[in-house]
Amino acid sequence: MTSIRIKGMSCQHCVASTKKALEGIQGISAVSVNLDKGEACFEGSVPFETVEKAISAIGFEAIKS
Ligand SMILES: [Cu+2]
Repeated sequence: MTSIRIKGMSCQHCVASTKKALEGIQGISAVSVNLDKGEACFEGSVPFETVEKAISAIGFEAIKS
C-alpha cells in the first residue's frame, strides 16, 4: 500500500476526481482517498512522477508522504 498526500481537495467532488484520476493510472488499484487527512492510498507501484502528473492535471498537488 502506497500513501501520498494530496493538496487542494475541499469536498467530496474533489475526492471523487482524485479517486478517478488515480484509478485511471495503469498499475494502480484499490484506491482510497481521505478528505480529512488529505491523503490517498493505493496498491501498486508506479513512478511518483506519474501520480504527480495525473493529480496536477485535475488541479491538485501530490506530495510524497
Ligand atoms: Cu471539491
